[in-house]
Amino acid sequence: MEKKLRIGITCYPTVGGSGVIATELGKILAERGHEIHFITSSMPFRLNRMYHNIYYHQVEVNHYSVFQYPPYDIALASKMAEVVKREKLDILHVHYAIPHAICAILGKQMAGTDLKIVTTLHGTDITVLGYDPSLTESIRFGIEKSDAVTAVSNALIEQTRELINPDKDIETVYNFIDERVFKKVDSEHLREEYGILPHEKVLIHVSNFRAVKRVQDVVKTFAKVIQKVPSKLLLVGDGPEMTVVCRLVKELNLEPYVLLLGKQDKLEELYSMSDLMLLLSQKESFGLVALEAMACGVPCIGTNIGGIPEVIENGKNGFVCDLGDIDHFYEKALYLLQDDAIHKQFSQNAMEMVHQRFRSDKIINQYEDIYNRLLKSE
Ligand code: GMT
Repeated sequence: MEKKLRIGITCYPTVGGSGVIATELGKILAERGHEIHFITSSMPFRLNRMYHNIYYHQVEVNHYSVFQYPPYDIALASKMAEVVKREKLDILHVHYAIPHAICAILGKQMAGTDLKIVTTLHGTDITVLGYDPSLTESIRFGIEKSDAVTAVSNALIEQTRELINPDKDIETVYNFIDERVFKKVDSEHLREEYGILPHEKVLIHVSNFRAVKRVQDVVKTFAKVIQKVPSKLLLVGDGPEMTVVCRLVKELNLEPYVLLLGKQDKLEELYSMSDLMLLLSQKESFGLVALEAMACGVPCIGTNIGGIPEVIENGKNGFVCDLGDIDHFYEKALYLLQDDAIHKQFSQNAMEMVHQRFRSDKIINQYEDIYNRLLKSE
């Protein structure tokens, strides 16, 4: 039997796929008997129950007037060093190359221990920051000095090679879902409460409403779908594009048919009352929301971008189309919404695919293997 480990986890703990994955990883590792130490700026939002072996160490940044910018990265590295030393951590698993991998490297040096650093790339650190030449060297440093580096899709590894070209092996460890939560549940009552009529179909989009999520394309696609199929669109989440999205909804006279739900917790209930998920992003290294929706039996239409085609199997559990191709999104949406037998098959395929490829135990085993491999190689 492998030894139980002491693992530190750092992520951006607020709403976002990387924070979700880091938190869920910590929870499941704790259930497997490891001791988990979250070192983050606030409590991870999905850490929603007590675990005797999960600890939370808050990074506090003092706002001294002499500093133009509060020194978050230094505060994080110092906190990491303190926790690593006091709690005798074996592993520090950080999510994002910058700043977190760099803080981990610094924290390890300060602590003077030989703990191992695992860095997981989620996309934003590479696909956004990687284009900023002033940060390229820092990202490369963070990757190369980590003991192991993972990325959430093959596409993200390719992009990292193109943009950063680090001298480091990077392995794909896909994202996962907690199948005890993300499964088809009975949420018929919600349909009624939201005023969705029995014959109406439900389309759903979940994101942080950043421009790269192309929520306007979701609305434009829905505007065509509703001409043929009585339906409602659930827009879940909030973010910088909300104002323009609302304006578009109004301009297209869709207000009675679009439900703006804001940020929501019990996503499995919303997915379970939905017939189709739209994820039409311009950048997406994985697309965790598509995986969550599919686990609840919802076929997805996505763009042929980043890691999305590794999650949505074209023609089996959904479709991938070119970015901005509203006619194609519409055509595929009709195909799935107008034939119950086809929809049922896609929905079944979606749940099976999640179970085969993205089950939590399978993915967590991969992370545990990496930790054990690093510790054995000492
Ligand atoms: O998509 C976002 O804006 C949030 C971002 C994050 O850093 O949390 O998500 C990234 O990581 C997720 C978890 O691995 C992936 O599912 C998302 O595809 C990825 N987002 C992008 O690549 C834009």
